Amino acid sequence: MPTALITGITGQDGSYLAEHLLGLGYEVVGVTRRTSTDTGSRIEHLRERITLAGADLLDQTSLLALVQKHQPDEVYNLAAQSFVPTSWEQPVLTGEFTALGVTRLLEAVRIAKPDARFYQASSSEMFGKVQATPQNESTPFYPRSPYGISKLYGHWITVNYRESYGLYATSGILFNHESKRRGLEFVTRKISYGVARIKHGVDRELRLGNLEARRDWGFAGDYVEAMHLMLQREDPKDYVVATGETHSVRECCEAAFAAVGLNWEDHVVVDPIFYRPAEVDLLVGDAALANAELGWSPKVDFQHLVEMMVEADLALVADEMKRGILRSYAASGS
Ligand code: NAP
Ligand code: G4F
Repeated sequence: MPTALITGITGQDGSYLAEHLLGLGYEVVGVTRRTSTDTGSRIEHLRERITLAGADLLDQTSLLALVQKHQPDEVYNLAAQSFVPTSWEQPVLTGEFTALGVTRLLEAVRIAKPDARFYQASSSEMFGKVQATPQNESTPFYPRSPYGISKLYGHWITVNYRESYGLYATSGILFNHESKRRGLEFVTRKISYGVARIKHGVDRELRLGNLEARRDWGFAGDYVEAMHLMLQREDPKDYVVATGETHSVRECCEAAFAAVGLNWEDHVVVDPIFYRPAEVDLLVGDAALANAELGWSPKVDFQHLVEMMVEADLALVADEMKRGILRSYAASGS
């Protein structure tokens, strides 16, 4: 039974990847960092089937000990400070997690398990102010946030360890992918949760930032399959993973409110507090290489994705109301 080590297992992608790998017969070791509150709600249903191990991307010794102890066949580095607006508020910390954290983990692999296969969670945010449309593996990068710049460092250090040390290290350049497990601060989930609250009569309005930004949104469950496929090739290579469709935040609002029979224009309020210092206006990926060489293609389209998320949040808000535990939105900026 191969062993997969996943950093960021408590996050959206970590939970879907763990489910996928367990289904394929892997032994899954999930990395968690010490927190004073429980962050394990996304993997609650998997707790009996996975091994949890403590380590932190900020701490080299913990990563080395982790790899030494578990001797993984595959390492998926999904952990990061992943929310773009926070990267302007905490640029140094974002660089420590999202950039240097990759080097720390690569060092641990190089020293303790050099034949492990390594996946780095790179991002379409690296394309930023896009230099060509659609974006593929050859499109030049132009990141627009401390997050995007940190991811670019993580991307190139992965390429560099492949070329310097012959590690099997790959980088998946993934476009936005969403689900009912997406953090509430990201726009699609903020919309689906907001729609559910409005439909249930909890709120009357939903405050958002730039409605004209366009993203290539796919389903997280589809994207973790691509991560695994990338590590099954004979030679390591980097791939773009995307749907090839782009939609604006406005279109996402239209679809989500329409799913519950409401008109988005009656509820959405544009609030400049959510504008970013520098915006990524348009992302749309070309995943032809992943399709040709990995046999990967997305199964869930935009409309279905939005409907799935709204349906899940309608049930969630109903349950929160019943139990008297309605959440409030996260701090300003989200
Ligand atoms: P997410 O839900 O924000 O999860 C991030 C994970 O990283 C959490 O498990 C978090 O643990 C962990 N983490 C953060 N700092 C850490 C540290 N110092 N040490 C150990 N673990 C730490 O992110 P996601 O959406 O699943 O994304 C997974 C990865 O793909 C991220 O690297 C993200 O940047 C990248 N990515 C995401 C997308 C997307 O659209 N979702 C697209 C491209 C790339 P806690 O639970 O303890 O906070
Ligand atoms: O949902 P978002 O916060 O995601 P963003 O910035 O595209 O980043 C996500 O995808 C990246 C892949 O490209 C990942 F690497 C990254 O970790 C993360 O998962 O924002 C999407 C768009 C932005 O243009 C933003 O300005 O939505 C716009 N937006 C408009 N109003 C808003 C809001 N975003 C948020 N979070 N909140 C708003 O109220």
